[in-house]
Amino acid sequence: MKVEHIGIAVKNLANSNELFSKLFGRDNYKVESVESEGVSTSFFMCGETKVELLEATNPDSAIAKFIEKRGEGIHHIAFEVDDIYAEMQRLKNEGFQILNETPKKGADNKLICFLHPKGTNGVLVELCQTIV
Ligand code: CMX
Repeated sequence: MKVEHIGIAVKNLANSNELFSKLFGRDNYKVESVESEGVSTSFFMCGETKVELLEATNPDSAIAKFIEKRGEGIHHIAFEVDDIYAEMQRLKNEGFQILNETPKKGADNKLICFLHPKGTNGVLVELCQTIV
């Protein structure tokens, strides 16, 4: 439906919060930890889209591995869908590699799933659906 958010991997959430607050001229609207993903997140509104800053909370976190290999930067692009189960099935039928068989609970009240970046031109794609 739209780009819901852009995820940016950062080393230090407090420092990056300050930086992005200056950049946007407004504060974040939410800080949330997602233990299952090993991340602490901070969200900024940017028009209709959000920017999600992600800091690793443990060394096994996907964010810790990403920063170790590639440094800070854009980690994923999240597209909002209205039926995540149907979209996952459609993309599976199209041959995309879905990284989780069933949607998981993500930050900011969303059901989420990821597609492997090897099958999407090197971009980690997230699908997300708002939980109502
Ligand atoms: N974007 C693009 N490429 C990425 C990537 C990313 N975010 N993360 C890893 N890669 C690349 C690696 O650099 C590697 O490339 P090379 O083979 O050329 O070196 C390749 O993908 C495979 O990497 P890997 O080391 O074999 O696999 P990882 O253990 O790093 O896992 C991935 C990669 C994408 C499968 C894993 O990070 C994952 O399952 N991600 C989904 C969950 C997630 O990212 N959670 C954190 C965010 C949670 C949230 O938003 O709340």
